[in-house]
Amino acid sequence: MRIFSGIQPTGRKHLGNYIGAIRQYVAGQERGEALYCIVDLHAITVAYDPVELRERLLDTTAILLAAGLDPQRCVLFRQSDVAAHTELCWLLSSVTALGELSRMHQFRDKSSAQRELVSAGLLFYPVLQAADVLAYRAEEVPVGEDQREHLELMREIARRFNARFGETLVVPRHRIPEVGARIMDLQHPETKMSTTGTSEEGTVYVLDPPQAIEKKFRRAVTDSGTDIRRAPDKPGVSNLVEILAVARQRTPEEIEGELAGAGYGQLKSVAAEAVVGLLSPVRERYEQLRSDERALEQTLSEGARQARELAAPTLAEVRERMGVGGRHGPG
Ligand code: AQP
Repeated sequence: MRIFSGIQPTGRKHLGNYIGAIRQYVAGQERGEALYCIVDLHAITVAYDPVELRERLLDTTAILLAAGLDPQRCVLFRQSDVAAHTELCWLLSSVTALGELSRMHQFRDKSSAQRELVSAGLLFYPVLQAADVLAYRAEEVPVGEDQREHLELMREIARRFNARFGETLVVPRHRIPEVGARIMDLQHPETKMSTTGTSEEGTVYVLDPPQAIEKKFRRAVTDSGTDIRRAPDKPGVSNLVEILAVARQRTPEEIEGELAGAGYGQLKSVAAEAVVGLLSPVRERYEQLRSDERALEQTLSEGARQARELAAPTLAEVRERMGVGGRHGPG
């Protein structure tokens, strides 16, 4: 089975990214042929600094390797190193409806947050995302809950292409974890933990030192009442229970059972301890890996070489089916 997922090079990956996505990437290496792409071309759709982008891309590469991605067992590469993504994005735009793109939640949220320019790239984001996955004929895409809508559109694009031009693309399915698919901000537990748009104190970063993690959990917003159980009117406690369950590799029900009768203070302190235990080894490995930029670049360029080879047959077939280019490939 082929697995594909992309992650933005924001550098400051948070606990939501780790639990919703990165943890699944690591597991994916055992289950199939896994490809993971650091999507710098997606990052340029909002305001950004070019010098910083390169740095953050290497930070993200080092975080992924530190979390357990192994270049011997997966293909790890930079999106802009493989031209097939942008070419396929353009080709797929012919079977993508403008109305669908403008209705996407992410586009609506992010476009209203832009101060100077709402780029056309932001609107096109899901088409490029579809191209990322469809170029490799991946069957499964591990993501967090927030990407469900984009995945549905991707499936629709693949189906529409196949209906219009003949069976060519694989219609992928998402893999959203049962627990931890939507980690919430510790200060605003009704809002998703995210790189942009939530509070610094409510966002736990993968590279936060233990004291910072402990402080953020200590100050986490809980709810009225005293019961430790998940419920729609208890977003703060529900979030802490889910985080603790993932960090301890237990079910949320087991956590609720274990902590029955304990107070919120204890829930926060055991959650902090478990998350420190989860993230500290990643931070320590990151420190070692990040300093060797040549090695990081080498890993990415070897990954890109493999990715180019895997994407080429799909691109050739898509061009052929669409009647684009010469009969015998690019002139
Ligand atoms: N809070 C979350 N809980 C679970 N999964 C999450 N993901 C993101 N937030 C949560 C998943 O992480 C993967 C990578 O997301 P990305 O490439 O979009 O990275 P990001 O820009 O750093 O993620 P954010 O925080 O979602 O960014 P903004 O602030 O831009 O909205 C995806 O699989 C995503 O589902």
